[in-house]
Amino acid sequence: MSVPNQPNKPPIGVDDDDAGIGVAVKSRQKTKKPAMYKVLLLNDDYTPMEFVIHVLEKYFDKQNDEAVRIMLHVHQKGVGMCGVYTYEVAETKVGQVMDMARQHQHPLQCTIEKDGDGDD
Ligand code: TYC
Repeated sequence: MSVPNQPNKPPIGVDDDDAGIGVAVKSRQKTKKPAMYKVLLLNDDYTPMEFVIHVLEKYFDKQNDEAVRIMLHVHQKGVGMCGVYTYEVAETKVGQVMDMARQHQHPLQCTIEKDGDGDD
């Protein structure tokens, strides 16, 4: 059974205002930026400060002063950021840090978190 069109309304499926109709304008970049992920370091009571500084220099390409700054931030606040990378790179770095910590029997924890840039 068909539904009669209401008076003063366009037939179903026909739009009478311009919303969504017209020439499509490309406003997005053609090459989409990859999602990025933060690598976070967590504080604990046992991992030596020197070890954390070494990890930041070795796997996150930090100069000594920056590595010290990040380590102290994590020590005082509980968590801190080592860098922002694509998923694969972030996962690789977390693995490297966790392997190194395990080898030295330190409880250091490292994790990733999606970087919210409002683009997705
Ligand atoms: N809190 C540790 C200590 O006092 C140092 C530390 C800093 C450990 C940062 C982990 O991610 C960390 N030895």
